Amino acid sequence: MNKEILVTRSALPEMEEYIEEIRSIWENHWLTNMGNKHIALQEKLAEFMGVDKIELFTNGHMAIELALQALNLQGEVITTPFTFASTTHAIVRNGLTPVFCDIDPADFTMDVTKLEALITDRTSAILPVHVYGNICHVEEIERIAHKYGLKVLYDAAHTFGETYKGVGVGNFGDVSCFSFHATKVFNTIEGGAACFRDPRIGEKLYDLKNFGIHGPEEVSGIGANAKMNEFCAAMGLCNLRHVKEEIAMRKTVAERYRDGLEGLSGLRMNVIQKDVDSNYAYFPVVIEESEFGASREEVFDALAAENIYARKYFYPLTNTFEAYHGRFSADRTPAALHVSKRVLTLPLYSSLELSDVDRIVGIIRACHV
Ligand code: T4K
Repeated sequence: MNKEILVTRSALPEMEEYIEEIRSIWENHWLTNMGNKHIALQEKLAEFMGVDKIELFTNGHMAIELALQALNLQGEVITTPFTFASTTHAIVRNGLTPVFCDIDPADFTMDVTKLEALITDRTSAILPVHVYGNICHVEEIERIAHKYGLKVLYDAAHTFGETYKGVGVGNFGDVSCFSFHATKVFNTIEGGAACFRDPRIGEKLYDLKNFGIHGPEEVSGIGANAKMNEFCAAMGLCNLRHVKEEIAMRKTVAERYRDGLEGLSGLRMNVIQKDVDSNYAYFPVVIEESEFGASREEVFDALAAENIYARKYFYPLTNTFEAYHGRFSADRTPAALHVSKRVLTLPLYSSLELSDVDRIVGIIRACHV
């Protein structure tokens, strides 16, 4: 049996580099609560991402959940169902109602032509997702948000290090939330961040991630605990040194897929977005059975038979989750429903051998008739 290939593989620094990085933790006995590593990573990330202000979190989900809280929202939040569970759960867990906007079939982000029709007097915010690293139609979203006085929180979990027209993606909206999970282009084992411009949002985020504690005898906010610890921050400091190389290697893998899968009728690859400096987070393909000659499930099974595990990100849509049974309908997001039933994200990570990419391409080509 061939070696197992999973959809991704965490990037790790050399073990010695990490050990060197965490040595001072043993010297200081300072393990968490905004220690030196946390502060250093925060500064280095702001510079790398080209943002003014950033707060680190235990994970991307808590960044979204607490950022929604920091924005002090009420009523309805317009979002997309074509995403990971986190996005929708964060809205619902804040006592807010998600209203699902369909996606643009071209880049899978929120279809801005359908956005305005969903705005009611209960709408307080828009929560679009830069899915797969595809950047949303930020100018149009900003125009609409401004027109109706709505807040914008981007789920930027997939877009670490990306720029749009030369601007760091964390600069769009009121807040942009990133994931630094083990499976991401840049990881801190578990981790996340929120980028923002308004210092008042920063104060609220800090309160929310640290119990609202302002001093040893002063607790003036009702916060949770969502601080990034020193070991995770240390992993981030190491991985950040290599992330440019990581992205360059992912690009080589993605281009190999592109060359190999080019011209297959019924198989659509992700768009290459104009003005976007991509991080090559995911490699989704959409398979139209009638043209391709095999279904997404058949391609998935053919790969699995060779010990290769692609994933159906993002299937099922969040508005069809069992957890939300009876509350929403995917009939209102037909483009998202169509894509979610046909999409497959292929294995993509920097250490994926090009010969393995060729093998994956070969298996997919063999399914095509
Ligand atoms: N918003 C969006 C749009 C997101 O996609 C996510 C997370 C979030 C928000 C929330 O951010 P976080 O709170 O997670 O920071 C994975 C990740 O756990 C999740 O972070 C990610 N999105 C989602 C798209 O993918 P699963 O359930 O598919 O993970 P799992 O355990 O099946 O892992 C996938 C593959 O990754 C494995 O087959 C092998 C590889 N892997 C996994 C782990 C855990 C590694 O190589 N090393 C590892 O340590 O959710």
